[in-house]
Amino acid sequence: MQETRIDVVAAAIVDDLDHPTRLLAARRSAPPALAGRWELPGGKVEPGEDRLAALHRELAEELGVTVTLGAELPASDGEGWPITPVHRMRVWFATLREGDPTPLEDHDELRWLGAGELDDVPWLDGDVEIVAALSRS
Ligand code: 9L3
Ligand code: MG
Repeated sequence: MQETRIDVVAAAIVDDLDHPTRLLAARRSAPPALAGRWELPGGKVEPGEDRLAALHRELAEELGVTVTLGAELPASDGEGWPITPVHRMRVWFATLREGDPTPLEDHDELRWLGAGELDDVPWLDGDVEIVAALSRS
């Protein structure tokens, strides 16, 4: 039987790639089961789509921004971060290039969190371990 694996990409948008002091967190408004929980913005890679192209597309759709990508946050295994039993997520650092981040789709609030504020929002279960890794990086 073939294993189900859905590819997801997300961005750790920070104020400065070399010396990050703030991280952009987004509160989900949909679906109902995830509404109110916070995440790194991003989403599913479409069939045949390049992962980085998917990430740029998702950030444009969800936040109305373009970004400059930095390094990938190395995942716990080579397949990405296991955010749900079926989803594997890869995460890249990013900084804003154009646009003021606005919750256009699937989110209803954005917050820039400082290093001491990362535990102040209820992250999606799958993002908790990733945010902990970000704060150590
Ligand atoms: N997900 C978890 N953490 C994230 C992102 C971007 C996504 N930082 C989960 C939520 C959904 C699935 O991955 O279960 C697909 O995400 P989306 O396409 O609904 O954003
Ligand atoms: Mg999304």
